[in-house]
Amino acid sequence: MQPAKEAAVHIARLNRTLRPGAKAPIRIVHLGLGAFHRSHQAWYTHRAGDAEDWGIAAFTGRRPDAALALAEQDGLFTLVERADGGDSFEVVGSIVEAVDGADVQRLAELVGAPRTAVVTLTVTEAAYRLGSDGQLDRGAPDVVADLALLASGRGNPTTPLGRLVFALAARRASGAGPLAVVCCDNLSSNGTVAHHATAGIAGAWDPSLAAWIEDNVSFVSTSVDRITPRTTDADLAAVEASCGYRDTSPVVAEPFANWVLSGDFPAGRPRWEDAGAVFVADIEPYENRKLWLLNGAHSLLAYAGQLRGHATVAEALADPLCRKAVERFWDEAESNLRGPEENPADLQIPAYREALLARFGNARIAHHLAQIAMDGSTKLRMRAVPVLHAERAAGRSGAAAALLIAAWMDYSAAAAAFQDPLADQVAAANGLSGAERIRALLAVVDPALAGDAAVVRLIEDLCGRFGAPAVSP
Ligand code: CS2
Repeated sequence: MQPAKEAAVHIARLNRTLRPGAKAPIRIVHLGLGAFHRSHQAWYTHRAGDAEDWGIAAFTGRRPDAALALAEQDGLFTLVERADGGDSFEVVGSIVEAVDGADVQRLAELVGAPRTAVVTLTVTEAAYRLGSDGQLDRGAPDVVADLALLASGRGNPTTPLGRLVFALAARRASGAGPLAVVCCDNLSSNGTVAHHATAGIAGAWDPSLAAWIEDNVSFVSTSVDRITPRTTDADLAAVEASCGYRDTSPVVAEPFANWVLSGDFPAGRPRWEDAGAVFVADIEPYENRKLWLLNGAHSLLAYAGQLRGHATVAEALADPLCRKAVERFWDEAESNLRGPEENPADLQIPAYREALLARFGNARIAHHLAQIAMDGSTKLRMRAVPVLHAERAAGRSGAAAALLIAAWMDYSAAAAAFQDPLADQVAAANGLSGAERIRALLAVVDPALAGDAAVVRLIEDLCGRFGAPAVSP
C-alpha cells in the first residue's frame, strides 16, 4: 500500500473516534497552512470546548504539497509534543478541509460564506510587504503584479494579502457581514500591520472595498508562541514506531504553547481560552516580551551561532560567547519592557527568561538556525531595532541590540544561501566597505538608524565579533 493510502486507512479509523458525528462546519479560514499553524491555532481550536462547532479550512501559501498530503488524511495529523523527557502524541482534528492556496475561487467562496466568522493568518513576517516606514511597500514587485491582476479582473492574485483582499471583496458581495481577521505572524501590533497591508491593497484596487473593510473587518492582534521546527523524515518514523500508523504530515513542537489576543470578533470565535489562550486589552507588553526576548534571542543565536559554526539553537546556546550575548541583549530588552495596564506585574521577566533558557536548551528539538535566519531585514525591525532605539532614547549605547544587527550584517556577507525579501539591496550594500557598507545595510532595516553616525560607528566596531569577515570578499 502507498504510505499516504496507509495513513488514510489508519486515520479514517481514528476519524471515527475523533469525529463520531459530522465534521465540524467550516467557520475559520486559514491562510498559510504550515507546521506552525498546525501546532498552534489548529491545536487550540481542537482543544476548545466547542470544537465541534469550529472547523478550519486551511490554505497553503506557495505550494500545494501540504494541502494534498493533509487532504489524503482527511485533514487529520499527529502533533508530537517533544519534551526533554520524551514524546507524547495527539491526533488533531480541527482542520476539516486542506486546500491549495492557488485555489482563490474556493477561498473567496468560503470567506464569502455567512457561516465563516474568522480568518487567521500565518503568512510570514515578510509577506506583509512592509517598507522600512512601516507601511505597505506598493512598489514591491509582487504587490505591483497583484494590483495589476486585481485591476484587470483577468487572473488570480498570488500574494497572501492580495488573495485575502480578493476574498474580502467576495464577502462584501455576498452580504455576509462583519468578520475578524486574526494575524498570527511575529510582528509588533500585528493586527494593525495586517490592517494596513489589507487596506493598502484594497485602497489601490477599489476604494469602496477599502471603506467596506474599514467598517466590517476587525483586525485582531495576537502574540503567538510555540517552537515548531520543520518536520523531518525521522519524525515520520517516530510517529510510525510509537503510534503504529504512517502519518505523512505530523508536526513536532515543544510542550509549551502561548496565545495572547486582543480585539473584537463580530461573528463569534471558538472558546480558545479552554485551551489556555488569554484575551487582553493591552497586548503590547506581551508582544514585546515575546518578540524581544524569545525572537530577538533566536535571531541573535541564528546569526552569531552560524558564524561560530553551530547548526541548532541548543548548540548555539551552549556556546558561552553566544549565551553571553543573549543575556546582555535580554538585559537591554528587559529595561525597556513595561507591564500591561490591567496587571503591571504580569510579565514576570525573570521567570520568563529562565523558562526560555530551558526551552532553547531542549536538545531533543532540533531547531535549525538556518530556518530562523531567513528574512532578517523584516525580523530585525521587530526584534532588535525597537530595543536599540529605546536604549539610545534612555541615554545608553544599546550595544547588545547593536551587536545583534552587526551579527546579521556579518552573516549576510558570509552566508552561502542568504534568504531575504530585500536580498538584492543587502547584496548591493555588501559590495561597499567600511562605514558606507554599515550605513547602507542599516538603511535596509531602519533609515533612522542609518542616519545616526554614532550608531554606524558602534555597529562597525561590533562587526566581526563572532569571527566573521567584516566585509564581503
Ligand atoms: C523563530 C520563530 O523562525 C523564527 O524566526 O524565531 O519561528 C519562533 O520559533 C516562534 O516565534 C516561537 O514561538
